[in-house]
Amino acid sequence: MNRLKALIFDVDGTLANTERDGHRVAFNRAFEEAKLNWNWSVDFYGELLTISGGKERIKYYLHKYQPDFKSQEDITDFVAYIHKLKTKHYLQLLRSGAIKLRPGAKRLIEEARQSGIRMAIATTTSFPNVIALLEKYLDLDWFEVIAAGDIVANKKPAPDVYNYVLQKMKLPAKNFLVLEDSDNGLESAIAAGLKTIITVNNYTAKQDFRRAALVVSDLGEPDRACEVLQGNFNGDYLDVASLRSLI
Ligand code: XBP
Ligand code: MG
Repeated sequence: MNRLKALIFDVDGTLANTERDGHRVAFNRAFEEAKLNWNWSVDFYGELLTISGGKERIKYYLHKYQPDFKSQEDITDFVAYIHKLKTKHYLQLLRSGAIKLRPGAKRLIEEARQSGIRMAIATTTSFPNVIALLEKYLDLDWFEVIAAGDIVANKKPAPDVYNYVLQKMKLPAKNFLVLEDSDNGLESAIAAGLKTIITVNNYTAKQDFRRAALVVSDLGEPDRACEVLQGNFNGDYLDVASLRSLI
């Protein structure tokens, strides 16, 4: 009996490497537009990424690195204003084609669809960002549930976003596999009782993934083998058959 009935994909770092050259650049362009002399370097952004959520990340930065900063308006309104600018810049970057899907993402999603495997998105990023990525490279209709950003009260590593998808798809956790990239994402999925495969990236390669079912460099392609970093898999790329063997 095929236990694998559905896949849940994280977005940032999993479907596409969006953080270093996407979100980070968009934040810096928003700071410049707001005439703030803030600039998040590649390395510094790696520390800030421990905080899920762009608005939450700005608040953390203010608290820890700009404690004397005073805004005219209420700080929540100020953060929302900066984040709105940032999202505008991020969408421009995405639409320009500056951010591509990661190896194997489109191939696996198309194969899963042809195999009748149901699919969903569970991401911390804002809804417009997900829609723009899926519309540019995939097809919104392929995903039964798109759980993004503020749709849940508590962002990753809290399990809320994965529990939301489980509740909407009405399938037991044992029938799912999750594709993620970070320790926050793994913790969130595991807390929802979901088996998880990690595809690492430049920001998450050294994180603790001991509870993952498998850790690979990326999903791989038939002509471009992935590297297996943890777990029992000796293929060159992850396809539906290999996912079925992992569940
Ligand atoms: C990653 C995140 C997001 C993005 C920024 O999401 O934590 O907050 O860094 O997007 P995931 P926003 O890995 O769960 O896809 O500024 O829209 O939050
Ligand atoms: Mg991610």
